[in-house]
Amino acid sequence: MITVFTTDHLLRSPRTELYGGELVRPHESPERAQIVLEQIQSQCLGDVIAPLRFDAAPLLRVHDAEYIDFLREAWDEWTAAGNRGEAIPDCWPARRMSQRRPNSITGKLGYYAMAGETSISHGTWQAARSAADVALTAAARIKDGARAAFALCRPPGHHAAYDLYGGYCFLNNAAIAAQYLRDAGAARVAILDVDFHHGNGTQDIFYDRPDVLYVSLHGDPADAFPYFSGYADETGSGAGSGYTLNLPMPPGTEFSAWRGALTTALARIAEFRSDALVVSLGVDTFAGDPISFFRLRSADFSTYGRMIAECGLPTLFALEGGYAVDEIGINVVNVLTGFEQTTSSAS
Ligand code: OKP
Ligand code: ZN
Repeated sequence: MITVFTTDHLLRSPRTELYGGELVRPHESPERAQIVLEQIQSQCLGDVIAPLRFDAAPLLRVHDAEYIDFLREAWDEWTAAGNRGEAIPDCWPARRMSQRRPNSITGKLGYYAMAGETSISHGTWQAARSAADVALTAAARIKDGARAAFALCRPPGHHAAYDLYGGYCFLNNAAIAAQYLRDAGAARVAILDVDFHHGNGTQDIFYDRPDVLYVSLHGDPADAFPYFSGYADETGSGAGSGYTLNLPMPPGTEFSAWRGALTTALARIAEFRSDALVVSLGVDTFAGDPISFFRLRSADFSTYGRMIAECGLPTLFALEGGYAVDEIGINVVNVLTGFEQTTSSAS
């Protein structure tokens, strides 16, 4: 399987994450991508290629133009206003408040943020833009007939909505790739989100559409970030009713239960008869993950990679979360090699 990767991800290197009432070294760190890349190379998964450069058009297919302008300018506006730390919001348009966009950069941060842990820093926009290029390049390979491709995206994307950032995400790489595949002629695209956290951004972008199915396995939002999205009764709206499937699970969930939910997810995807599959691949379901509460072991990632392959669909994997840095490479590559083994035995 081909991997798309660029060192531009190093431009996303904030010093701070708001966590437990402190500003800590971010969980979503540059080492994550480097360790995944090393594991791909040492296991000889396949070629690693640089992304092509895409213009803004594919971003604007799923994101608001003013939101994109905000992301591009936010760091410069923040420093020009005389702020000395990294850019974090401190006021949000909460219940019964005005939803008008302010002029103040601090006001704009609150307007566009769905969470407060994610600092905007120098280079954040450039890295996010390149991560979207990575996803688009992988999507172009799928369009051209590849069975699978791995977009080694950093920063991740699935919490980024039409006009919201947060949860370490700015541009929704998986959604941008899925929309690209639709625009390239796929009538239906399924998105399977196996990250520990609910992909509120991906759900938001496709919530009223019947052409992109969103299926997610995640920590119950009653107990887990993003807290305000991902309940089982969120099933889509209007023409999109029935095209969102959320499978929340409680603290301590083991692979025996998780794989049952994956079987349910894959049955819904099979029924949908899509032309392609995009997998939001977060490995923060791992038992050793520092911010999550599922109990998967490294070997389980190989098992579920095989299960995903049995769909028989052209499949784009886009990296999302996974914060047990020592094991992130093993766990990601186990999914991809599990998938590939099943591909080769079936063909
Ligand atoms: C991004 B991705 C837990 C705080 C969680 C943000 C988590 C973002 C996860 N106490 N803060 O889905 O892996
Ligand atoms: Zn996650």
